Amino acid sequence: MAFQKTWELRARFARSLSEMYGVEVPAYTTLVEVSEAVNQDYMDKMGAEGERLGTIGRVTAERHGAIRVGSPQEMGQVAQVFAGFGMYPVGFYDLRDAAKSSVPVVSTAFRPIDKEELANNPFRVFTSMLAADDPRFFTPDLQERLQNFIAQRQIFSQELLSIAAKAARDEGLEEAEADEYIKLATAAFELNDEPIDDQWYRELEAISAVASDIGGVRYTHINHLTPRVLDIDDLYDRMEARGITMIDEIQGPPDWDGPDILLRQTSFRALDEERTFKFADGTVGPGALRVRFGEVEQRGIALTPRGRELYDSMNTEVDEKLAAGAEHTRVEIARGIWEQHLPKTEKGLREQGLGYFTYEVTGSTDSGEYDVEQLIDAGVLAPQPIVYEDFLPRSAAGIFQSNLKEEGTRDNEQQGADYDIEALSRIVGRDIVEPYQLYRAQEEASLLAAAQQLGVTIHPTPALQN
Ligand code: OOG
Ligand code: NI
Repeated sequence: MAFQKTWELRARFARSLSEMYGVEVPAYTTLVEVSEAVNQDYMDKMGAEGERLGTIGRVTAERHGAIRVGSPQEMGQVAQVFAGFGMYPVGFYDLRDAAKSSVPVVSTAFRPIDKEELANNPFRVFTSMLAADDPRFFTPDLQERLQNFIAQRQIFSQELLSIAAKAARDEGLEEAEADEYIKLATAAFELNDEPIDDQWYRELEAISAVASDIGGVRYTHINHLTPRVLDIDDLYDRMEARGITMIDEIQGPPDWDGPDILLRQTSFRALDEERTFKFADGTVGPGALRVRFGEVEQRGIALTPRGRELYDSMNTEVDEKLAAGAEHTRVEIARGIWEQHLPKTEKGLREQGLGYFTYEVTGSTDSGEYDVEQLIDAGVLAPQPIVYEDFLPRSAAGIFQSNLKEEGTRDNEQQGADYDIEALSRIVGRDIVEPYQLYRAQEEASLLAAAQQLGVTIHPTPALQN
């Protein structure tokens, strides 16, 4: 029997979830088909240049999932399930503040962190935890009932947790155990048709549809599974042409005449899903829920802290222009602002220390000291952009929000429960890594290796100095 390494388990897990989700949400299958066609056409048009931000093999298989758990205990358990697949917590996102509507969650993303692991299979899961203790959303009485309700359910079985621990320890599993692990882990995220207590569900829903989705049922499920495309504008148009209504705008950076940065996303509201409810009068019957949606993403270059600051300030400028009653859409305004502030080339991003890159040795040179750009100009080094592997709180909030029917309620007079990266790390049971650390380490390692290979000293771009 063959031993299956961590990345093989992860790839199998991603495929298995994808199969299950395709049966649960048929529109997802359409989305995947259209995504594949978009990517194929993009490659035909661009040739090898089309793979600059990821090989077609990786991009075609690439997905991110989104799940939501109810308590610190469940967060710790799901972290263990993901660790067996080589997926570790990266980044802290506080959507309570990023969203105008009532979105009472804090989040991290579990994903592979090594370059090779990402290349083998980049599956990541955006994981949100209900902040049931946040008084802005839940009164003390409701908080208590909510926490009790969640404490009484068991989403991740002992069997799943121990097999995951073994997979993490041994960096893989023998085939039979691997099969069991995939089966149990997939089932933990499957939609369950146990009757939903209507009264309880609606009480939470009045506060936030996210709260009822998480705490109104005794199970969790995948909220969405997102394919990656190389041209999201093309995807958007093709989906609309098929009669699937997308949200009004693509979230994140606009389509513009310069390098793709960070992450662009869009989504469509999934159809009503029939579920079984138990009503207050004791009867059981069907009801419709609309909480899941389809999402798609396009990934660009990872930005340094300086680049991210620029991105955030450009967004603020867009907001101000919009608030001042500009006649153009957010995307049109953003395009103008991008053209004003953001370099139009990768070289510009490097020189201003705005983006992360790795470097491949493509020539040789005399020993001595050089600036990176000098060696690139001389054909000694070839730069390769590092792809952004993470998420954007504002876009995430925008996606959550645009798919909620109601804004829900919140009481901003109350002091919010404190959560930060340290607090969530303790809950997860492992240090949540800052995304910048990973990108910076990758750039530094590549420069060091190049310098050693060439026998020279290389002065890095300003990107490494911030
Ligand atoms: C997560 C929303 C965030 C993204 O891609 O930014 C997200 C959720 O809906 O649970 O998935
Ligand atoms: Ni998502």
